[in-house]
Amino acid sequence: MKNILLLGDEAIAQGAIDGGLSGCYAYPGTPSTEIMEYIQHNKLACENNIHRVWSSNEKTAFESAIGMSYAGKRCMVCFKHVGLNVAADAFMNCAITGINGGLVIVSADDPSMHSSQNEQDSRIYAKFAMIPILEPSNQQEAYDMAYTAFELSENIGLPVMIRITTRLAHSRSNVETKPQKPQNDLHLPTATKQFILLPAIARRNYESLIAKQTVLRELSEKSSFNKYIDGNDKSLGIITTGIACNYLMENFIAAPCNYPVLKITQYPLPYKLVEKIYSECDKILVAEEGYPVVEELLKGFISDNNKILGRLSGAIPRTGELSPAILAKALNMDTDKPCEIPDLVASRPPQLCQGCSHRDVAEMINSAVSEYGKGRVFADIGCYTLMALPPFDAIDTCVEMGASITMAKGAADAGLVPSIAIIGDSTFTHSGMTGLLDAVNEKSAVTIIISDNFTTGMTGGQDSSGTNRLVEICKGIGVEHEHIRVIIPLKKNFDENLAILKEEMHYSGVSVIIAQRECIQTFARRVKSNRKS
Ligand SMILES: Cc1ncc(C[n+]2csc(CCOP(=O)(O)OP(=O)(O)O)c2C)c(N)n1
Ligand code: SF4
Repeated sequence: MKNILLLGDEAIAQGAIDGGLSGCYAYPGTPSTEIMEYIQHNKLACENNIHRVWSSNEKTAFESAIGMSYAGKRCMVCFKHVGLNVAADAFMNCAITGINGGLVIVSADDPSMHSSQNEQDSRIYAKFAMIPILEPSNQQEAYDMAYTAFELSENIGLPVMIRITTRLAHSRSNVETKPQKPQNDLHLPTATKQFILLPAIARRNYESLIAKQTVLRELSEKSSFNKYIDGNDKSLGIITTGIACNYLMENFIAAPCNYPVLKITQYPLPYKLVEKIYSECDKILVAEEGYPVVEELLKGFISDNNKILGRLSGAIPRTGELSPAILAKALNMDTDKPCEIPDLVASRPPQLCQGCSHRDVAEMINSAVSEYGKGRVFADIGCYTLMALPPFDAIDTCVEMGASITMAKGAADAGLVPSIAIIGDSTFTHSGMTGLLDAVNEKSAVTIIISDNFTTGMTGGQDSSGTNRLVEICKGIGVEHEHIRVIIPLKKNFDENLAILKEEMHYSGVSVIIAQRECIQTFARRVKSNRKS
């Protein structure tokens, strides 16, 4: 056993490695990225040949994990919360197939939307799929849960979700590790038809999933992760979930908490424990990070709804991240005045790096659309989304990964011609390629710019699936060869690049302009590491 200082993400990675992991599948996304990055650099993971290559998107990651589980090995699939939307088909149906080797899903939520377009709560997905959730309250629990989750998954025959949020993912604490378990041997499922979801088999599997719900509830009641901590003052009982327990306890360092506390970190809800605190206390405060999931569930089965305080009652703000101070306020406790934030670290709007190739692309777009008027540039998610801000103000939409090409196509279908899409290389291979096929099939009048910096810049520079193959991919999808144009977005090429863009905007079919120049951050890192070696 060792003591290591780990981020919450790293604790999950280490717990999984020690718990017998054979493969990690993931697509980068804050705040989950560091899980895969830790596994990629971990000595043991390399020596034991644990699979640790980025997938093209969350759906391909999830399906690969189902395949590894089918073959009997323990695997983990990791993404940010919105990644679960992309993987949702595989996710929901994996609850029906069940698993063979233990399968753990890590979904990292981002309350307050620090780097996301929404603050959806993954617990709702897990409840939807009727699978267990583990929601660590600190880094040690994150490690312990990842370590034991494979066995839980194998014992119940279902995938298990670990749900974390930004603060836990990105803060460090000391973690005590456990002895390493061996990987599973390759072994096929004993029920040979389990993974064939023809209706007759799916119906049987679904019945079995329903029947398992009683077992899952019993496991939650007995789980050592769920704890009832008694207190003398029964005027209030506090239910915490996940990291909210940590936030609560930060208010009780000088003096212990006198209220009974029910710490829930394994779901489905341990109803007996909930009934205990409800029957013993006059009021219940529910402190949970994310949506009022538990609060809503309680309102469904408890007779006196006025007794429950939380995000729905207004005792805690309905949106945004929790904090120790928010909980102190809900408990009518005095809190220290927050420290003034010095100007040096005051928040500033994000910007594209100086010298970034997206800057040249933004200037080219602005110049090209000036003759048509604004409102026709459909963008996507990546560093280039910062083209929305001054000084560029070059894009008009950004909804979710892959939406640029398809939205431009829809707008062109409606008559907005020319219609321009701007998409990054990683986003293109994540979910832009199928939209391009739609546009090609209908010969839509869209001009697509792939701003190809050979990396997944926004999440820190991970490999991008289509590097050096984008021209071939576009040809393969059916874009006419003469309308695939490769340019180098540099100031000195501005006039030439602008002429190419204008020419393609006049073409009433699909054009793809691939603007290729390496991200200057990955370039700088590469030069530095070449110098060292
Ligand atoms: C479904 C989903 N998965 C992951 C993310 C996190 N994410 C945002 S943009 C992006 C890719 C950015 O790479 P690229 O398209 O190449 O653009 P760059 O940042 O390099 O400019 C990722 C992984 C997300 N927002 N949504
Ligand atoms: S990290 Fe790379 S892609 Fe992102 S803004 Fe900086 S240079 Fe551009």
